[in-house]
Amino acid sequence: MSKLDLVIRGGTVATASDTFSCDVGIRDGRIVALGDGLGSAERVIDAKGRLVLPGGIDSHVHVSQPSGPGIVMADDFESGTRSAAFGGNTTVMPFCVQEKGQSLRVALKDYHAKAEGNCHIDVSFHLVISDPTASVLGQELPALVDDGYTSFKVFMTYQDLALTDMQLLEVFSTARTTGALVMVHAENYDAIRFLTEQLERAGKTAPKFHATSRPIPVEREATHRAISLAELIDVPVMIVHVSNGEAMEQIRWAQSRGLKVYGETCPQYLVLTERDLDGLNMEGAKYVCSPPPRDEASQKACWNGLETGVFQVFSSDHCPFRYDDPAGKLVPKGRTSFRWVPNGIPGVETRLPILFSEGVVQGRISLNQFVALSSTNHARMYGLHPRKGTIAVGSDADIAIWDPTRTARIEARNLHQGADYTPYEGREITGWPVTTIVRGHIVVENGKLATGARKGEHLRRDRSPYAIRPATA
Ligand code: DUC
Ligand code: ZN
Ligand code: ZN
Repeated sequence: MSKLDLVIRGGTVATASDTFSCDVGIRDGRIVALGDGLGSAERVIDAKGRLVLPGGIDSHVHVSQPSGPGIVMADDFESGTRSAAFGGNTTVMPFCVQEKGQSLRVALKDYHAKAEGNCHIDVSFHLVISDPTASVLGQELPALVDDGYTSFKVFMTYQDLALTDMQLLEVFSTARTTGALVMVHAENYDAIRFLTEQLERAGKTAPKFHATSRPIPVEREATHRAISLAELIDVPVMIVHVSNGEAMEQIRWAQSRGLKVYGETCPQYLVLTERDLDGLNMEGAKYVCSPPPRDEASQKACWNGLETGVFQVFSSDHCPFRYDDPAGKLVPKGRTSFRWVPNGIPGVETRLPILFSEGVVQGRISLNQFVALSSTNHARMYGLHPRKGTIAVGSDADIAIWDPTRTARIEARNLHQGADYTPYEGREITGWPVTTIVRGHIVVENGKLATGARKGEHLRRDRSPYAIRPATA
């Protein structure tokens, strides 16, 4: 065998199904050998006492996304993928948002231009459909699915994004015929508007009322409705960012009936609660995201959903805004009502340390479940497997080396993101990724971004094996 480019020696390798000790041999960006005492290489990394895991795949992040008048997202592709790399990720999947009246091709051209040459890790875009016109559904989407944009997100809330039930059915129908996977943001728009107006009339405008304006039934109802509409079309759906047990039980119920309904939850629903929104002055704005964090019973339910397989993926829903910034959480209008505070929190760098520490170290999930929830299932769900999401001969050499005993406190000043705060400030973590390798390139090592970075590429994806296979594909 000719010389390897890189050998990771003596670590404990874990995949979604197995844990074993061996060296990992890498050449030309791929894993080419797994075994003991692999031969010479240009570079050897000693991984004794370390875990060698498939690089994290975060299938739900927002970067460089238009966010409303005067508001700027805290991460562009450079800072977002840098932060992701330090958090042990090798691929992230951001959303290319169609504005009303805009062609999807134009939206994609603009979004690609922002990403080009700026990514430290690989990226692959989902589409957000806000204007499902006949030409979008009949012409653009089918061609784009063939081009490798095989998943799209629809919203049941937010002005400018919310689709009517009729439109949801039309998008679902297109997903069925094209073999795409639909992701659904499930919250009832009218219910939120009604509650928001009531709260504002009563002078209840502080950030904490963001949570009051979108209580659990708002999410439960929309989740159930999305599932029922998908059943009418016979199309699989992924319910994203599930925050509580009642919504989770709708998914479990659908799965028990044999429906292809999948679920995602996020760190904020495991470790934050509604009480975090009740900070002094505007501090609560740091935790404003949708759906909002709930209570301890909801946290327990979300853990249960991860442990029992109701949720296939654990994502960050990284949607970063700076706090101390009039273009971020402290936008002047936000002081007049929670309704104007930008929705979303940063978390791409802390997703995996939180899941490892709270999940694996605390004994809630196994190391193999951790790998599945953080990487393998994302690759499978969104058409990247087996190129991504596993450690196997032939797969891309996307690897995160973890020190499972390293303890650290999460502090914004130590993170590598664009936001100036983290909602997880002060949290003690055991287990941290120390080296991140993307297609054989070392991107993060010894707490530093390696030189010659920004080698991330956009990935064209296969159709999801979880979607309906169209007759012609
Ligand atoms: N939905 C998301 O998916 N992310 C952030 C905000 C939101 O409402
Ligand atoms: Zn959403
Ligand atoms: Zn999101």
